[in-house]
Amino acid sequence: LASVVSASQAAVAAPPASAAALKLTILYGSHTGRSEGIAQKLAGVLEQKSISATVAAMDDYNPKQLEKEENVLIVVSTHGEGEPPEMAEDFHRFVTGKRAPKLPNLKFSVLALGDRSYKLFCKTGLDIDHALKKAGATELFPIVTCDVDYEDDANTWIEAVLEKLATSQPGTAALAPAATSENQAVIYNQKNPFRAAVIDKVKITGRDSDKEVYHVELDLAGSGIAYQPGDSLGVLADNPPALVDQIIETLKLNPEQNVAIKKTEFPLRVALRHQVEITLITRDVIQKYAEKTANAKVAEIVENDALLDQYLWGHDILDLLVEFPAELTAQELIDLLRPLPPRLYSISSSQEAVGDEVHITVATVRYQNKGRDREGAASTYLADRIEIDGEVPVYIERNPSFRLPENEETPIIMVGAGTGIAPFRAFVQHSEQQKRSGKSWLFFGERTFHSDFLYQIEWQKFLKKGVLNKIDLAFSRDQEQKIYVQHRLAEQQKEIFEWLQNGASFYLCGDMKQMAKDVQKTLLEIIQTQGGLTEEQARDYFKKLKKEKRFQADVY
Ligand code: 2AM
Repeated sequence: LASVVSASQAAVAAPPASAAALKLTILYGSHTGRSEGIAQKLAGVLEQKSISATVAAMDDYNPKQLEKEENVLIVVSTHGEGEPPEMAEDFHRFVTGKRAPKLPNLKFSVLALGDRSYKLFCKTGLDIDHALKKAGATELFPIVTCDVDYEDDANTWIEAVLEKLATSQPGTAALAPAATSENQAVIYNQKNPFRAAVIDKVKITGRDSDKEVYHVELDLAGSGIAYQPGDSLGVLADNPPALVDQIIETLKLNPEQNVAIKKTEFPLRVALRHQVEITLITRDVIQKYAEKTANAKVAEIVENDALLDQYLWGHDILDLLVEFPAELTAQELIDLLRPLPPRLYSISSSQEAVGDEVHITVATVRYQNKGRDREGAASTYLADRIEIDGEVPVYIERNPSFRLPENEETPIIMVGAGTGIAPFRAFVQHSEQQKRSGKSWLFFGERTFHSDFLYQIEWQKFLKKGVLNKIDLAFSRDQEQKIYVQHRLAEQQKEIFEWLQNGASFYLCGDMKQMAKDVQKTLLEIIQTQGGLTEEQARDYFKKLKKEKRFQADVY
């Protein structure tokens, strides 16, 4: 839904006459709510400057309107292998397509969100930037591309765009870069996290499970932090000390030697423990390593997509250093690595139910490859390196695209596999507090009933109280053949379709690569069969669900 932040609502002095005349549209498109968050922040800053902007999701915006626009600011992410996020698909196709109109009167700027670990970094943003220039539009400020640690770059872009709007529009010259209000409450974010004490940490998978999942409760008292069901918790973890030591030993470096990261000095050991990513390897690191070492074998990995894909799984920085030895100074090593990004966990509590606490559900990542034990950074940080009463640096990452329906009578269908159950615990807790009247139905999939039925007792209580109306379980390893959540959906297809026809919203959370794809495929089949539709009609039905925000996914 397009929302207009009106200048008249701003509690500031009347705008200069020409400021009111500035026509400005902010468009966002992303897979998570990140781009929307940035777009809304930008609109908020503009509002303080008495400039009203129309903010719209790309899939709510008719791109033919571009011809009538004067200033357009675009915040868009890239997804997977260079693809636009679904919400941006039509917009991207339109502006990059053959029939795109000329836009000589348009001024624009693009903020592209991406992940450098993928080959086609920020491709969607770059495509749109290129297409608009080709259409004759003028850039207000050159495109800014951001990696996973996007906050600084996004803020730089916001400030630059504000300044440009001021100078390109005589009469609004009073516009200055956003000043942060001093009497505002402290805002916790990636750069300035809140140190939340661990209240409780319980392993919720059984002794026989191959998995190790923890329920972690953190204390937000005194922070003023508010979150909503569907939001994520950003955790600023540290790296496994054993891996840090092995890297230092392999390169025969002095752990106490200082290295600089963005002008701040740290002893090497501290930098490797807290500042840079070492448990994963990304394409740009391999590329930089190839350049630095002039090693043809490493270069081959970067150039060959199949080899690269193979290498990106199950390898870390130490593998590179051991398999393709090179002499590096401490600073050279650090310069190869990227900042340690926060890890986002879907919040598994409702603040209305738990007050000053926030709960997360953490699957510990441990596996073996090439004869060496490997660990995920954040999950083992929470499982092994943080005790009860210890403090975890956290912040809230809003997810406006994963929200309970506004209408409290709307029925909800929730499908979660593994720790994908987390946000649904928050949804159901919230429904109980709000005395939500809409029916609810949960599908949950894990390996075994005996050891992996996460929050079993809670679901049983919710069922008994009628806060949850139905539950269907898919334990994949309790029998010969695999049973997954989508099989349960298919079994219940008549009723699922009835729920959808009655206006239900469908939520999906869990693994993106396989589960999410398979569930969506099954849902499409259900719509087609039960609705007596053609494949194309079923796709349109599904598209409409998405457009009405009645299909929402939180996948990772
Ligand atoms: P598996 O590990 O036995 O294959 C949470 O990880 C649950 O999701 C597990 O039961 C897992 O089953 C299951 N799972 C794995 N692949 C899946 C897929 N493509 N679709 C749905 N569930 C899947």
